[in-house]
Amino acid sequence: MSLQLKQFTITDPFWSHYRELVRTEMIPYQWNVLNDNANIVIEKERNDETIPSEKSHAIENFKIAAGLKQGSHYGWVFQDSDVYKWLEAVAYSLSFHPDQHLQELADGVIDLIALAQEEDGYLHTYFSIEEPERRFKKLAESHELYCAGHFIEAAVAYYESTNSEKALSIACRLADCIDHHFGKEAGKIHGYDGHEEIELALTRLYALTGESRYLELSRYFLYERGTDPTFFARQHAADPGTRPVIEGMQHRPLEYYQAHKPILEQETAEGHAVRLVYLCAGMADAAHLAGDEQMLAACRRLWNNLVSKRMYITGGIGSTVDGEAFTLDYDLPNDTMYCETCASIGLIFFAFTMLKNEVKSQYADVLERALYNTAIGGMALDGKHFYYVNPLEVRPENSIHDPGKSHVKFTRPAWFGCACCPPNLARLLTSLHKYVYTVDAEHQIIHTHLYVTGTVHLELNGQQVQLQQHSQLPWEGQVHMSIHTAEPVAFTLTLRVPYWADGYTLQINGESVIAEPQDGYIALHRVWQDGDQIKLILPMDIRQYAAHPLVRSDQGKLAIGRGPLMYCAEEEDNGDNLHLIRVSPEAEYTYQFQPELLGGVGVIQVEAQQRQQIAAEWAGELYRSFVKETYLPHTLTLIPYYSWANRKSGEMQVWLHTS
Ligand code: FUB
Ligand code: ZN
Repeated sequence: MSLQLKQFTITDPFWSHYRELVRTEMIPYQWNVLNDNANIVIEKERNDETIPSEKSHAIENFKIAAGLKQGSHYGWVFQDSDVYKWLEAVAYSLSFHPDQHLQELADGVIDLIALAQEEDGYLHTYFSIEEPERRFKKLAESHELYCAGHFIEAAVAYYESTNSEKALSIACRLADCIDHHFGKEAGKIHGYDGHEEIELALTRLYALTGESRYLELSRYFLYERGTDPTFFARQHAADPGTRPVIEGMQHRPLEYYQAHKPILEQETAEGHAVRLVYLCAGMADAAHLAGDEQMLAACRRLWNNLVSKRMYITGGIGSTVDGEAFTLDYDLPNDTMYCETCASIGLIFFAFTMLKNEVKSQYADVLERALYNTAIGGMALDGKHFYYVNPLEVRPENSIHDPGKSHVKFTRPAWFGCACCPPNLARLLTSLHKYVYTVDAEHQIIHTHLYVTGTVHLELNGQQVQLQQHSQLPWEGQVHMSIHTAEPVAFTLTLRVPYWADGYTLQINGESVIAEPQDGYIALHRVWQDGDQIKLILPMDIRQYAAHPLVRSDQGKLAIGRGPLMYCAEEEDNGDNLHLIRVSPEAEYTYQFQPELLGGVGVIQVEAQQRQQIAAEWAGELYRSFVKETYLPHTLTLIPYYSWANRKSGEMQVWLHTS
C-alpha cells in the first residue's frame, strides 16, 4: 500500500520549489486560463487548422451544461478534464498547504460540476450541451469515460485531502451511472472508451471506498478491450450523429486505442503513448488490488518492451506526431519525436503501480528518469509556460519551416488548444509525496524509492515511527536518514540503489554496512532505536551513455548524465550548429553548481572539438570529394535537460557526436 496523504511532509529544497511554484503560480494561473481571464496567446500544438485554440472555455462549458448560461460548448470534447486535473492539483496542494480561500474556490467548482451532472449521474459537458442523443454512442472518440476518470481521480484526492464528500458523492453517482450502462450483462454496452483513464480511476475509487463493483468495472473495461475488433466500427455505423466528435479520428487503426488484441495478448507498446501508459497503470493497479497474476504478467511484458526498446533516455515516450504514438522497436528519432509530457506522467503512473506489485528498482529508476527529465522539463521555470512535446534535439528554423516539425516547439507556449499537459503536471508535482515511499504492511517494510528530503510518520509493528530523510539530490548523492520512535521497533527499511550510482557506501550509526542489494534495493532489517542514523552515499559521477546499436539516431553519439539528470547542450552556451561539435569519449569533464544560473543548476563542461571554417572551406559547394575535416577546441557547456529553453531560444541537443 502507498502512504496516506498527510503522512509525509516534503521539505526538499529542489522539490519544495516545484510544489510551491504549482501552489503559488500554476494553480492561480491555470484557474485564470480555464476562466478565459488570462491575457495570453493560446497556441495550437501543431499546424492544424482544426485545432480549437481561441480560448479554453472549460469553466464556461460547465456553466452552460449546468443551465447557468446560454451558449455552445467550445474546445476539445475532453475539455472538462482540464478542470478536473486542476481540481486534483488543488486537492493535493490543500493537503500540504491548507488555504481556506482556495478550498472555497474548489468547493464552488465542485458545486458547479454537481449542477452539470445529469439526473442519472452522467457527466460530460460536450454531450450534455450539444448532442445528448449521442451519449456513449461514439466511444472511440467521445472521451466520456476518460473525463469521468479524471473527475473520479480528482474526487478521490479531494476527499483524501479535505475529508469532504462533496466531490466523492458526485464521483460515485457517475461511476454508478457508468456501471449501469457498461458490463457483460445483456442490455449493457459491451465496450470501452477510446482513451483509457477510467480503468485506473476506478481502482482508486475502489481503494478509497472499498466498493468492489468499482474494481470489477475497472477489470471489465480492461478485459473487454480488444476482444471485439468490430466494436468501434459498429458504433460508428450506428452513430446517430452527423459530424465527427474529433475531426480526423475515424481512420485511426485499432492499435491506436490498444484495441487490436485482448490485453493479455498485447506484447508491444502500440498506439497513442498516453493511452498505452494509462492502460498499463490501470492494469497494474487492478492486478495489485485483485491479485491478478495473468494481468501482472501482461504488464511485465508491456513494461519490458516499452522501457527496453521504445523509451528515450529522458524518459520520454512516443516516437511520432502521427497519432502521438509509438512506432517500432528502437525507432527513437530525436528531432521529430513526440515525447508528450502527459505520456511521461503516465509512465510514472505505470512505474509506480508496478512498484505496488513488486519492488524492483527498474520501476523506480524509470519513474525517476521520467520525473527529473521530461516531466519537469515540460514546464518553464516560471510555472506559466509548458511543453506538450519534449524534443531531444531542436533547431528553431527547422520547426518554423518544416511542416513535419511544427509540433517541435523551441519555446514553451503559455497554453495550448489541447491543454492536457499543464494541469497534468500540476497534479503530478503536488502529489510527489505518493512516489517516495511505499509500505508493505504485511511484512512491516518501508521501501524508499526516491531520495527526497522530508519527514514521514507511520505505524510499524504497532509503534509510531518517524523517519526523517535529508537528501542532496539531484545535485549530490548524500542521503541521511534518522529514525525516531518511543520504543525500539523491528521493521525493514529498504533503500534503492539507482542505476546511475556505481555502487554505494552505507553506514548505520557510524558503522559500515555491507549488504547485497536485491532487485536493486538494500534491505535493512533490525530492531531500530530512537535516534538511529543512516548515511547513504550514492556516487554521482558524470556518466557518458550510449544507445543500443539498433537506435539508428544515436549511433556515433553519446549523452551525458549526472545522477538522475540528463544533460543537454544549448546554443546560448555553445553557439549554433551544435551538430558540428564532437566529444571524445576519453574527455575530462568538470562539474560546478551555479546558484545564479536557471534557478541554480549543476553545469558540466568538457573540452570538445568544433568543426570550423565551414563557409570558407566549402565555397558554395553542396557536395565534394571527402577530405579530412578541420576541428578546433571548443569548451562545451551542458545544462540539465529539464532547464533548457529558459533563456534565449536556440538550438538544443541531448545526443552529442563523438570524435
Ligand atoms: O485525448 C486526450 C489527451 O489529449 C491525450 O491524452 C493527449 O495525448 C492529447 O491528445
Ligand atoms: Zn498532454
